[in-house]
Amino acid sequence: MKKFYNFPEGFFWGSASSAEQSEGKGNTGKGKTIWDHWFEIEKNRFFDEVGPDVTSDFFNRYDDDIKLMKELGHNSFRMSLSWARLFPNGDGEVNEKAVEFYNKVIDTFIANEVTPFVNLYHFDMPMAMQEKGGWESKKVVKAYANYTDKCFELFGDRIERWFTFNEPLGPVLGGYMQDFHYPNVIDFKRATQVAFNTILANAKAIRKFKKHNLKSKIGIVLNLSPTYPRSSNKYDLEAAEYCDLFYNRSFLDPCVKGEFPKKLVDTLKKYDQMPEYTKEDLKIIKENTAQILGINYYEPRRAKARDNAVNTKSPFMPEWLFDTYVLPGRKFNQYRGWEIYEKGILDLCNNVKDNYGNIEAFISENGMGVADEARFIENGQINDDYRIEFIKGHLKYIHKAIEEGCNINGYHLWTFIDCWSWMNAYKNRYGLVSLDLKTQKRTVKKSGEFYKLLGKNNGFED
Ligand code: BGP
Repeated sequence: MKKFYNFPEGFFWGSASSAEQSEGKGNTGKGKTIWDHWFEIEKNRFFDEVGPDVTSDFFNRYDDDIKLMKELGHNSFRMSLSWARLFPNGDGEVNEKAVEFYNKVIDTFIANEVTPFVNLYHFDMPMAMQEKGGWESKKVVKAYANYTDKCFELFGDRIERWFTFNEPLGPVLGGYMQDFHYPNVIDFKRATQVAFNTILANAKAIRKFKKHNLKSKIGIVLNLSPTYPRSSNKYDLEAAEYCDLFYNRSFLDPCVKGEFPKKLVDTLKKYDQMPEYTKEDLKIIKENTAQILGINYYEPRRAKARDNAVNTKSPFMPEWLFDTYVLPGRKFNQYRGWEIYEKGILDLCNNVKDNYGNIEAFISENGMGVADEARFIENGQINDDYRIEFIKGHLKYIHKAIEEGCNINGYHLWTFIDCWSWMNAYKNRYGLVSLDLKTQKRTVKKSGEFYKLLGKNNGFED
């Protein structure tokens, strides 16, 4: 029997993107980011050797793009500000041309009744700051806090929801553990320093925010994956606990509760992986926690006790304490290699409800990247039923989470128009709208039509 999934009044429907992945360079004199730099020196590591120079040219096309969002059921959208655009050297004087650009963008969102959610950092470290040590350096933390302070001053009158970071775990994993972000270091101790300093930067930005006495709220966007043990065997359970500590609670606990999990700290001490910090740092983290939470959900993590003994000569990694494993018969996005497990989103929401004070939250990213979508074109439109199924499958569990009392007030799909991805460039397409890279032509996909009705009806039937 069909059912209509009705969402609470005022639910935020929309999508998300980031500056580096959609703006293009523009003409404000944007400073280089680590992505521009890495692309310059190692093009071969980017799919089809496409870099972030042009992307979908939001810089020049924001007006039409925002109108199209409105048409396709959006009442909100998460964008990010580019630190390197506003401060080409990372600090010093703000760039007035960049301010003008973002003022126009924000005003256009508001004029179209699409509420902008603003994220302050989405993987895009200004190269000038990376040269000073990136997130390993407390000077960079300070420069970031000053940058955010300026943003609150400049745009705070119009923004209702702020986010300090998108997925701060990403640069830790990518840049210091697994070699998929610049600076391509493999060193867990440096990774923990980067993680700690990012958490401190988040808290310092929140502290600055509070000084502005704005009516809006501020929080952080985390990529969370519910962690499932293979079995109830005690070593499988312990493995899952470690996996959860390193990859979820490492950020979730300090950012929402202001404290690091004791077992995580004890483990870092045991393996001599502690970052440097001061008591004052811990105090700032304790006193400046998130007021709202963005949850990015793509895939679950499945953990089991390690099959083999650790090679203690290899660099320390959290995986010394667990193995991840593949669920036989899992639903799977073959293009991205990620398991699709819709119920995971319900488990995540319930975890936030039960263990993190039911903080006001929204699903800030969820989506499906598919390669070669042109093969699905029918009558000039990409017939992406798989994406519609993906969205519905997750929304049903979000609906259930809300029924169970979870404080979830929105859903933002990744993404609106096919965007540039960190190393995959334009390999996998996530958009509700397809992009012809050569002509910049936008064409609404079938999922875009679905989204239009979703927003209009505040829900869907299935
Ligand atoms: C998230 C990031 C996004 C986006 C998305 C899809 O982790 O916040 O920036 O890129 O994942 O991942 P990918 O582009 O790697 O396929």
